Amino acid sequence: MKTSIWNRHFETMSRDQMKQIQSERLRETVDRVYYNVPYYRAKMQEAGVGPEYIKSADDLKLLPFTTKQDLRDNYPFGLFALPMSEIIRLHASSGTTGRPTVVGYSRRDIAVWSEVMARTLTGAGVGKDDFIQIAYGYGLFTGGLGLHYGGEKVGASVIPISGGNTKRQLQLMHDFGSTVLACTPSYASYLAEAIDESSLDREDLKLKVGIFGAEPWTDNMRFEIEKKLQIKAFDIYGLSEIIGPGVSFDCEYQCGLHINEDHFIPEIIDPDTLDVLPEGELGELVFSTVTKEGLPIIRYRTRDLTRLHYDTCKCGRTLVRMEKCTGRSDDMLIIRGVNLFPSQIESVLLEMDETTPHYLLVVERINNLDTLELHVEVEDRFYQDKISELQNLGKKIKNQIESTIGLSVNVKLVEPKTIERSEGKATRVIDKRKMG
Ligand code: DLL
Repeated sequence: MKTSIWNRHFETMSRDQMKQIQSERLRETVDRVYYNVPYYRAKMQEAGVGPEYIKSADDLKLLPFTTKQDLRDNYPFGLFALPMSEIIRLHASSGTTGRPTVVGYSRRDIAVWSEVMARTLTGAGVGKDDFIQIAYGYGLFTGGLGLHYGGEKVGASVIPISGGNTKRQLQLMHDFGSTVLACTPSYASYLAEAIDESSLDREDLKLKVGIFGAEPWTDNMRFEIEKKLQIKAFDIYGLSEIIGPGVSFDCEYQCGLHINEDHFIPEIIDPDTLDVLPEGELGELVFSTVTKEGLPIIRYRTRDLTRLHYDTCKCGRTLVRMEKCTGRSDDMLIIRGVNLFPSQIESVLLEMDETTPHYLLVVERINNLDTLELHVEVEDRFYQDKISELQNLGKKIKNQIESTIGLSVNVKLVEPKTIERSEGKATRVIDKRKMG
């Protein structure tokens, strides 16, 4: 694959140049929030910093953090830095608990968003000859429209089918000759299964690239989807509070996701001490937007855990790379004192040939003791075999998990197609300790 880069100037500039641009833009942003958003001004005054303290991007660390709670407390528009007459789009995240988080875009924000999405798609080799089937949800969720504007900007033929209606997805994929599928990895794996069961032959489809994100997924999941769909799968990362998809993206070397850092400056902090960590250390990702007008956001704590790498990538991009995010601090389960991310289980399962990527973790507290139960679908053939085969497989999975993760687990093998499929972000955990 030939490396193509959407915006060579910004994507390959020297670290010094980048720092200079970030510093200028950060100063403007800090001014903007200080003078236009009373909440930010109050927070900065409380922390004893004013715009005059911010001379370069190195001074970011002086500024207070912003959290999802701050957005909720200012629901719906309290953190906007422009009058509503300048806001041309609103999105909101679903908010399973409490109020949704609302984000607003100016006309220029939408242009920036299209730009960073064009970089993202170009990074995956998508261009004007492609047909991009956008099966992320359209609506308040940023996935559908984010991909849509980027797809149009690179000149691809955009198919705005949105999520769900799996039969129709397959029909259009075939009839329109979609070359790119954009959706969550869990929906991609569901679609792969649906193709297998349909009368379609893989040869009848033109699919070659997947643009997957919006939820954590492991490299093993990537290999599984690539094998099943016979495509190359690219990871894209983003969050509504920062812009939506387009914050960072895989290039063809897939050695970390390039962050569009001329727009979003990343930091990694220790989530307990809140100290900034040096390059290469694992911690919580924090972003400051430096070009956003509608909802500029300073030091937003994403809760996503990753590491940053600043060396130049083989693709030529100098944009800092973040490692694939395989967990959020709030997805981390603590079971009998052991920390566990669902992705660790996914990784073990997908290394075994016998299991499918469809699993669910059920955590309970019984007699004051945490218990972990794994429901996993196994390949169809096991249900045709002797019951002893199934029991042996159950033991094998249990041993494999216990030896890699060090946590005892009850494995419940379930029949194919009994775990609910997801058309958007998958639910991997039911934590009954938090209920009732
Ligand atoms: O999920 C934006 C998006 C849409 C990204 C389409 C990629 C593709 P939110 O609904 O606000 O926005 O959720 C943001 O999802 O903080 C991460 O925890 C998680 N997330 C998003 N992309 C990835 C990814 C969209 N590639 C939250 N890997 C983020 C792991 C991801 N987690």
